Amino acid sequence: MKTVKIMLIAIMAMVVFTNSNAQTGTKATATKTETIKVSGNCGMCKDRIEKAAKVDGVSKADWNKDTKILTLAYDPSKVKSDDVQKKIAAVGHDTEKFKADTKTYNGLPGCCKYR
Ligand SMILES: [Cu+2]
Repeated sequence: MKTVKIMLIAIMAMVVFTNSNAQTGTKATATKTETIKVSGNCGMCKDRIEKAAKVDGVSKADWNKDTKILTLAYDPSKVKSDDVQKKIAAVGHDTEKFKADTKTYNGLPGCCKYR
């Protein structure tokens, strides 16, 4: 009976160990790539959008002024897509989910007014 108990504990310990190991393994390597529509016009917009998007956890932010698509590569355990979109909206550019407030938008240079 005692041997069975020890074996059971050993098996349980192994399961817990393997499980936690697998979780840290996936978290360390996972990079999510997403495309998000972001409003803007020119090269200045591109710089502004990409600068705002490059927060901690974002490994790539590339905005195309012709397609208005931002390609974002990030670590989901460090940052959320919504948080990045909020940062972009905060500098004056509308995203799929978040709109820039009028005051910030009005402060953009003339060539960057997309509305
Ligand atoms: Cu612009």
